[in-house]
Amino acid sequence: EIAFKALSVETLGRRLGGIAAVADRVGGAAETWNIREVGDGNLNLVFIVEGETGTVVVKQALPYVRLVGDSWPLPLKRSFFEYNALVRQQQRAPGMVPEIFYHDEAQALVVMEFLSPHIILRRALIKGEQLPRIAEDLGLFMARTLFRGSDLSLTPRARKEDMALFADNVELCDITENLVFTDPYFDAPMNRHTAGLDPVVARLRADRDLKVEAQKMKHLFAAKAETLVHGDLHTGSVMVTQGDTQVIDPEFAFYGPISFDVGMLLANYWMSFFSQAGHETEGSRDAMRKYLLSVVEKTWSVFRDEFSHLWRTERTGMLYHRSLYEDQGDDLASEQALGHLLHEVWIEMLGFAGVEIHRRILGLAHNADFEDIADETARAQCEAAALAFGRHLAVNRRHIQSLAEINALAAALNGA
Ligand code: SR1
Ligand code: MG
Repeated sequence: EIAFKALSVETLGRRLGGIAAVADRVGGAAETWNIREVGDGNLNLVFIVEGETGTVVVKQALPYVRLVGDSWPLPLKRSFFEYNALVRQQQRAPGMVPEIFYHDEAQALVVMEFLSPHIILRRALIKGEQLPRIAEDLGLFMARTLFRGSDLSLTPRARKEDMALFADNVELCDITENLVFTDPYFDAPMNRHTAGLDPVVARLRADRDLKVEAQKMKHLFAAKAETLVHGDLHTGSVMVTQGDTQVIDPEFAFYGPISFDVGMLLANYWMSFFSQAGHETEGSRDAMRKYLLSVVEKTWSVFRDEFSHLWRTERTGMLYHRSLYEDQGDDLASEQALGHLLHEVWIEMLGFAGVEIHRRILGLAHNADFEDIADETARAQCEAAALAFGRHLAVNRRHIQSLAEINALAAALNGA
């Protein structure tokens, strides 16, 4: 086994040219390949490799956090988890993740399908583009992957083996545990926030109820090993065209709560909603705001309906076994159990959404929705509304009855 070495535009052709799974797809001599490094994420190197007959993406982990530099080491094994998560997501939600052509564990790289003309969903939403498929596609993706990775579907052995496999993704979980649930709520060294938010931030950090709820969410994240979650399902982890939706980047995958992916995704739609005011220079974003709130509602209803469908038709795991319910002609008992489970997911996902919004404004890893607003006063206004909204979700989640109710609050805060 050759020791890990980071790829570069200069060395990639030489290093991957001899691998049939890659060379056959790209075509032509490796020296003629057109290679570009395009990674703009927080962690990894990403190359686009174009040859005579095809184009592939090569993603390679670095032994440190790219966003911060080599002062923050991060194990290469995240590439192994990403590969294994992609394989499972492909089985559980076919056609929703890029095809994998090659994985080298020691070199921490995955060679995969080049998605074109897809762009990152976050970028599309910042531009004001409405994507007609995302609510349906991502609602289905979440229901299928989250249901089929759990004890509702897998055999006890398969589920436990998978949980053991992903249990070693400790360092990436640790990033989430600190950056999402803890750092935003105190003056942590890597935090930053927009000038002008100081009084709002001070209030949040003194908010006892909020800090208790944030730690309850952390407790759930760490302890509720229900299913294989994507683990970082924000709008930067989705690539889109008007007709297609693909989920990428599951390197944070581990066994966690069903509600985590759902909450993170909805939070990112709500943040897009609150950021629209800062992108209004070329015309009103009213239609975009309406669209985003409708995406939130539809994503949840598609998720809930598909999850319920799988519950009724594919419940082959050990939990809520049919022998207790349907096989005795008691379909109502099974529906009651489903209702309870979905209610729990609902309450939890609201909490996860609340803290995700906070950490993107107060913590280390901000998102472009707000960051691209050049006018700091306008940005602070958008962020302050989103922070208040996130606080409501986290603290009052048990009393929220519907998305219509929350979306009405979002609209009111946005106009405030
Ligand atoms: C140091 S990593 C910061 C963030 O980037 C990833 O995409 C995750 O969201 C993580 O929290
Ligand atoms: Mg990522």
